[in-house]
Amino acid sequence: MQTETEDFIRPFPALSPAQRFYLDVNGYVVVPGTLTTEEVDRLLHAMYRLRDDLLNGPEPESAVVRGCRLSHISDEHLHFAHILETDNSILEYLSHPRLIGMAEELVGGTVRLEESEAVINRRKQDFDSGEAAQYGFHTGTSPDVGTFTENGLFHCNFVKTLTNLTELGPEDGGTVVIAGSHKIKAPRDQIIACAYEDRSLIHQVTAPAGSTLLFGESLIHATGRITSDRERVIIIGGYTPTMFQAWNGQEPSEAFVSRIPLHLRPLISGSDRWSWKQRQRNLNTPIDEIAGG
Ligand SMILES: O=C(O)CCC(=O)C(=O)O
Repeated sequence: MQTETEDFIRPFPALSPAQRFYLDVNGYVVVPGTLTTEEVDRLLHAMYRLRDDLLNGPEPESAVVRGCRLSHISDEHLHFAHILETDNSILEYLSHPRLIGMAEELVGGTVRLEESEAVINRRKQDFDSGEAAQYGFHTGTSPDVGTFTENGLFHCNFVKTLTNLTELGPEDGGTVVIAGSHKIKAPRDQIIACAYEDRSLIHQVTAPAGSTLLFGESLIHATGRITSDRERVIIIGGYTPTMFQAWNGQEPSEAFVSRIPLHLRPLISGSDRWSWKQRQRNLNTPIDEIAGG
């Protein structure tokens, strides 16, 4: 049941029927234990080294280190754009067979990397525990424009895998989503107003380090609010069908593509273009055992 391109083998399907159903109903699913403790440690080390290299130079706002730049800098929040070329552990994460299998399942066919990002954030200094949280809710596509149904299941042409490298308890600012909004073709501000009126519609990720949040970008989502003393570190892969473009400024450099293993080049560079291979599961298709689920 695997998907194979040259020697790049990844699971199909990568989600169990129950995980797939949860994803369809809510627009997201959290899969714990996608990374080992060793993988999490290596990635954390790579992210802290990158942060130091970007911040310790003369002009962090315009610095580019190993192809990566900071697209947002504040005391509490750093947003890294294009982390792909910064460390081998990051490439391994972005091409992790199980995570690619999860992305392909939601896209409904083979994928290319569209963006690679990371966030390191902590509690805001002006945080007021008496105030109800307000979030920067957004989407990357919308129902129908970027979504379709096959075999009765939801698919999206712009998907994300967000993996937390630090523990996420309820106080630790995990990603928040408006559950079910991935399918609702109503104005976004009206959906957000409903969610603020009934906050049980807002789900927040809590998960052990090394867990992955999978969602399609038609789901309304945002960074959560940290109220603990703990720093949060997440790394993000964005994936699309092979004929789509990378996010602005996130096309991998030719030099980088030429030195990565051959079997990863279509995934990283999008070189398969219009040779997109569609593949859709049924709800009751069992999870591929190589997903380790
Ligand atoms: O910081 C987060 O948890 C959310 C990240 C996000 O909004 C995105 O990747 O589109």
